[in-house]
Amino acid sequence: MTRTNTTDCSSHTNDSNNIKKLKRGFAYKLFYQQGVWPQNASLNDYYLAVSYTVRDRMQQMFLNSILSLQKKESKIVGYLSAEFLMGPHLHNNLINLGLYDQVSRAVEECGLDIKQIIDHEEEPGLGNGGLGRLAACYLDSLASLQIPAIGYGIRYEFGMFDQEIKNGWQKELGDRWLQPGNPWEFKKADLTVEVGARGHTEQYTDDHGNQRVRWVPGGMVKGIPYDTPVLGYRVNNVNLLRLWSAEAPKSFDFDDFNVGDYQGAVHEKIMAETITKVLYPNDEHFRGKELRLFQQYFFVSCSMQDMVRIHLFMFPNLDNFPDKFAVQLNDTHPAIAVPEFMRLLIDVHHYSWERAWDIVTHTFAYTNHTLLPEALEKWPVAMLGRVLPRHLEIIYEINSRFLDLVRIKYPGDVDVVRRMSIIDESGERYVRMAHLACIGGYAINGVAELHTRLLKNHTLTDFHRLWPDKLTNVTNGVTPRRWMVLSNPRLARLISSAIGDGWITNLYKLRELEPMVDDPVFCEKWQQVKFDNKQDICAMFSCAYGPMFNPYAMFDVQVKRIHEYKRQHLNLLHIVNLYQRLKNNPNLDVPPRIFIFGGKAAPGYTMAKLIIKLINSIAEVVNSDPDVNTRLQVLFIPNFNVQIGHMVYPMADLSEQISLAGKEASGTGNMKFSMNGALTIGTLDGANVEIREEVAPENFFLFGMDVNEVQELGTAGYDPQTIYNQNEGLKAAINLIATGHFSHGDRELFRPLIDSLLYHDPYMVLADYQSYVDCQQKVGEVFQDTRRWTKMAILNAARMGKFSSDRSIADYCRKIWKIKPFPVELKLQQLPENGFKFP
Ligand code: RUG
Repeated sequence: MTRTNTTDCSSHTNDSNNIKKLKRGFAYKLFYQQGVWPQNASLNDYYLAVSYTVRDRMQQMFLNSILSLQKKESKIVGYLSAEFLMGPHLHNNLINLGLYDQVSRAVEECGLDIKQIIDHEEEPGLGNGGLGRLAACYLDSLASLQIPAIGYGIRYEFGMFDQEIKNGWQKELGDRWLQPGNPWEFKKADLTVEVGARGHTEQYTDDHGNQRVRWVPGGMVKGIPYDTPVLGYRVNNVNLLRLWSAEAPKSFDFDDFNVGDYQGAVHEKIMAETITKVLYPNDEHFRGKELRLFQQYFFVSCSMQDMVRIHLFMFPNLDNFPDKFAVQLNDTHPAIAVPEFMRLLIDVHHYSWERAWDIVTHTFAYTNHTLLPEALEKWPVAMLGRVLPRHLEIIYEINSRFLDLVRIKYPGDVDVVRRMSIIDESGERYVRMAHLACIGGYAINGVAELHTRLLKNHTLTDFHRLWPDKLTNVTNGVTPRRWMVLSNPRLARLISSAIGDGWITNLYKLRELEPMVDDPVFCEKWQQVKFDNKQDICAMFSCAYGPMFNPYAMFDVQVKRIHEYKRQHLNLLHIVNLYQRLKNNPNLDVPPRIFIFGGKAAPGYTMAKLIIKLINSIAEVVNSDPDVNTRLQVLFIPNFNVQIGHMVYPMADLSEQISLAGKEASGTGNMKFSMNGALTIGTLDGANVEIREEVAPENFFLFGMDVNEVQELGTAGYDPQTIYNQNEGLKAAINLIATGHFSHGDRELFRPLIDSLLYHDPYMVLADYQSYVDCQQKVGEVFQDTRRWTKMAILNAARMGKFSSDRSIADYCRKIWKIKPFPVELKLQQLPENGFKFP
């Protein structure tokens, strides 16, 4: 159902009325909310005033949507995720509301620039990368598809760190996203819940003579919800992002304070608030920190209590909870929800174990996002027992009943029991969270076809054998609203002028662009869009680096977290090789290229930080060498985040998706690039496989080993030294780095990286090197044929329908959640003019 309310009028009179109202809104907000005269306001004041004015225009839809969540017929998705990387809100809300043009005119008539105001927003970086950004895309699609949903997560006071590059090294700075004020959230203090920690459990007999267990926590903390409305695209449905913030149950211990122990008095408050203070910045690397465990439990407990409260508002008991809520566990971070819900059902609502287990196992579904063993969460039994003693008891009971089932199914097979147990007993005892999630949920999914296949055949093979129907695939997707309409307005306009704007909500319609590859006028316009996008970024960087970047060059881009498995160093070896070839032969027939990198390294990941240093060191040498710098340049864009992504994806010619096959679960950057008309150079890994299938092999630059070849090589015994010794180009590139050419003669600086490649090479960089270099040669040749390149780029974008998050969410609804759209009716309620009476 499309919204047809007054916020999106097209007539000229209505437009100018709305603009007048908007301008009045800005002035009111400045005066009453910010407490400044418009002429004295700062840019931040203006940003807040514009945002509050826009937020006002969401309220009718928001409140109507909240009411409809409480309708018995609507089923709700509870999306539990420790990360939501939402990106800036203002611009996105303007687009989804259809108010961009009006607000930008109103802002302009106030003598301001909408772009400046939009750019002023501090983005809420409450995620590390792909996983958190996926959650944000899914919230956008859930609302746009009119599926009632609540995203539950953590309101970290400090999100992802800001990255600065100092002398080529990454430096981490605290992110202060809340400092300028967050106009998008509503604090809901009356929905506060309490969460326990530590303590012990005890048995008791209730009033009816039943034996029961209760948890006596050693301490309590309050969870305060902050609600952010999540708009759908041009529909009335507004979903909810509910993020929890921790507070001490009482703000001060006056007894301690009165006896002069000020520090003791505030201690409890400080400890409580630490829980939601900071996002752990490790991507795909599990570190068993107790605070992290409690963060996970805290937000999960708050969220489950919240859903139970909503349910009991409508129904007399929790018997039919799975009919009202489908709860998705985004990775294992929220897997502690399984024993927590059991605890709530058994200890608090007095269900029997069997009945409780039936409810739980019809409620949860689990998404796995990784195959990397180091990313799989497992908590030391001792730690979990200390922090959550009742939950450990419940986990043991779940495990014992589950292993009985395994023993019946596979009599005498002790090995399968050991492998499938929730408790890893191979050394120090651990709780395997993935096993808990698999056992406690009714569905498990991987995030790309290859990933799901590998889960079935390797990582979760025992579970797949036991429950063949439980494990399915839902390939990831990204929202075309943010990643095309918002970030690439030139391209969006061109596409809409050619095929109408239906593609924004049905990305498969982009297929209608296919015949246009033979229309020279359209192709020229397409090239112009790309050129203009590239020129924008050149202009931006010319401030920092001088006018050195050439928009006619190929923009070859790798932006993502810095990780060895993603192989930024493979890209670097090719750059060094190209540099050497250009030095040796100034007439080398290759197109000019700018290699662009961006991404953060986990602060404790030394090798990833060294890779950043190497990128910058190579950039320093190459960019200042007049022999090559008109044809080869290297750029590291600091602090890659959603906002910078808005600029980067639209300007790329070439997208680097070069992880070792079998390591990247899906990837989503690969989709954003292709949608914006970049061609991919990639391995058969993650969603690359499906992208290649969709765009057709001839429109994709494939290189490297496939998963089977990787496995075979590993089994046969991989020896990177032999490859090094046999490949002159590779040897020369590695030697140039090793001999200090990029480190002012320092031979030690990059030695750990070189040694890792030569003596270990866990991600088989050297094995894929020659195939990569050959493929890059082909890329260069095709790029010089502009018509061919343009045609391939258009076909890439045209065939991206599958990778809209709308398709992914439709798959989840059909395959897993069994939920249908529930359009919100917009019943406009006028606010009472003459006051009101409290009922
Ligand atoms: O590394 C994966 C990406 O391949 C994937 O696209 C993304 C969303 O599914 O999730 C990433 N991921 C995995 N982030 N954290 C993990 C660790 O569990």
